[in-house]
Amino acid sequence: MTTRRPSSFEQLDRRMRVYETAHDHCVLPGVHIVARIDGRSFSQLTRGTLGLREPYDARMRAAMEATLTHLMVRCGFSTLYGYTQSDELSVLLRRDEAAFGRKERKIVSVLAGEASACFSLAMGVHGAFDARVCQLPRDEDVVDYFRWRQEDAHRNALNGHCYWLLRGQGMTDDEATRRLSGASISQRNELLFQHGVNFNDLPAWQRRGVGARWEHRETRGVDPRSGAPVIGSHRELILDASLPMRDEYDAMVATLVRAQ
Ligand SMILES: Nc1nc2c(ncn2[C@@H]2O[C@H](COP(=O)(O)OP(=O)(O)OP(=O)(O)O)[C@@H](O)[C@H]2O)c(=O)[nH]1
Ligand SMILES: [Mg+2]
Repeated sequence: MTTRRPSSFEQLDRRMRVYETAHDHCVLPGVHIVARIDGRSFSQLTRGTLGLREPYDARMRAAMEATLTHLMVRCGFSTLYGYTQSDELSVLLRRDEAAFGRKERKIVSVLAGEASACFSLAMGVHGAFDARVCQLPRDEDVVDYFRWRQEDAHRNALNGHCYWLLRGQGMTDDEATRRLSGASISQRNELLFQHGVNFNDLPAWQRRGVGARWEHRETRGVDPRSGAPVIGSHRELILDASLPMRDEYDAMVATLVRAQ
């Protein structure tokens, strides 16, 4: 079979571009976009490469917060709210976000690439992230999304503290995993309690995750020409390590979503 050869670069470009873009999906206008960016094989990274022997590492926390800040502030997106727990980050974009024509693959590849670069530089190890986009039609879906991730943080914290407690007692990875599989939430709480740990007394950021939202701050300056006092305002990204829970958290997210 003979293939017709394109005769110029322009022809070749036009022909090949179709293969590259034919399946480009754009998120519909008005649909909320939340991207979740998750560490690749971070069980191996944390236990193997980093050799961590505790569930919540201060350097990991700092690197994840630096990465969340980077995604929200310096990656070309109009962001509304961010959230991190364990090895994942979620970023809610403004509903009217138009960056990259709302192309899903551009959003996920930019965020995964930026997160991987930022985290690796912050931790000094090779850390890679994947990303996906959730397309949420209603405000309530955004509220439920963040409630879902926060409840996952709660389960991860309980599981992580139990797992490392058992490992600290000399169990292997397999033994600790087997011992915990099928254990109810109250049995896990009881296990910690028997060893002097009250789960509810653990730091809030471990049980609830860390949020990032924009706040307006008043600035006071002086007009250089007239010397008159000038009051202005600027936006500042605030990291919140003491997030509210349940209904209060729902209300906080709902307020952010509706205020845009
Ligand atoms: N020791 C320790 N582990 C952490 C910390 N933060 C995250 N992790 C671990 O990171 C892992 C995240 O879980 P997953 O995302 O489900 O698993 P994964 O190995 O990253 O696998 P994929 O996401 O499917 O690539 C868990 O094993 C956590 O225990 C930390 O501060 N300390
Ligand atoms: Mg992961």
